[in-house]
Amino acid sequence: MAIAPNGHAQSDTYKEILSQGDVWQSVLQELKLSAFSEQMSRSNNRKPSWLFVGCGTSFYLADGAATSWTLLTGEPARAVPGSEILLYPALTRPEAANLHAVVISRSGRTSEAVRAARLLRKEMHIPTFGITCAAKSALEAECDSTLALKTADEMSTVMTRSFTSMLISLQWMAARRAGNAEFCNSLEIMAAQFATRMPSLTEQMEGFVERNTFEDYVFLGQGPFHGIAREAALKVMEMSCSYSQSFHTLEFRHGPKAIVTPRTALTFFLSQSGRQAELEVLEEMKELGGVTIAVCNRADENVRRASDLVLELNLPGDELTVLAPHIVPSQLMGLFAGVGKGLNPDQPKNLTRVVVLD
Ligand code: F1P
Repeated sequence: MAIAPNGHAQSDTYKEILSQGDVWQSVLQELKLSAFSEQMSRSNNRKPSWLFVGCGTSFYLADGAATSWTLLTGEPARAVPGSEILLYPALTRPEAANLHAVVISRSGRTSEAVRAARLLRKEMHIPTFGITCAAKSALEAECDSTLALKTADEMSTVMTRSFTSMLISLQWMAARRAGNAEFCNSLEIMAAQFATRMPSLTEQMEGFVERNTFEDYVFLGQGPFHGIAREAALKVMEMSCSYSQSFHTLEFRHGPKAIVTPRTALTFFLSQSGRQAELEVLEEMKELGGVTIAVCNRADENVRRASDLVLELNLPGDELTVLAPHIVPSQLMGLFAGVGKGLNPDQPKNLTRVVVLD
């Protein structure tokens, strides 16, 4: 069903995007009281390695969570789509040193995620934890222990606040496990301040999308920001039915840049750790004639000079503290680009809220 002009403001999806700062604060308060986070922060003598599992948005969430986990705890962690556990179980390497699994699913009903949890726990005998936004889910029945963040649940088909809330929760638990109380506190401070940034981010993105039409979209990020780039590409694809791709930023030079035209929107998620190298790619793509969008916590003159649009979050904390908020401009980009095509964000084309297989 097409959407009436300005009808997006009444959509569940838009309201849920705008609610993120407040929901993050509620989720962090819940975490402090939850026995689950207590369990996840308990470490035994053998250093564990971790497998983060999910499908669709929840797989890209797993990517951001795994990179954050390794950087915060020093414990090896990697992200795998649920389907890979089922189709290539040997690649899971269940004999790996003290392997633990975290299965992520907003609905707790996605067949690949539920079946992967069952295989990991029952057949590979790997301690398996679930993270969801739904109460009493099929996922919970297959995991040793499950955290249900009900305040982060959504009416929408596409995932927005559930993605950021579960990512922030996993970062919080990683820091708790590492005894890094300062990081846990920095997430609370960031969440409290984020709401004040939403009006300007929304106004900037709405105006930009209104003034520009693109043939294709590219999203670029390194390290923990690569998971954000992957989710950003999916958001724009799901909400506006546009051609979107994601790459590691420096990988874009190795061939994919062949597609750059003045109708290509190139979004750079600029980290702190890789800033100089990422900025050089940004400058080159601007030179090549693409339209460049920089999403970063703080921009300098060089970033501004090479960008057609700069979305500066200006939040307190280090690059991992502000990782989740980086996705919000692309959630808004997908929503406004879709609305510009007359699409209803609450009824994305071809999609269902959960993929349940026979
Ligand atoms: C995973 C998912 C979403 C996608 C769509 C279908 O859901 O693939 O990422 O946007 O909603 O389901 P879940 O396992 O996190 O519930």
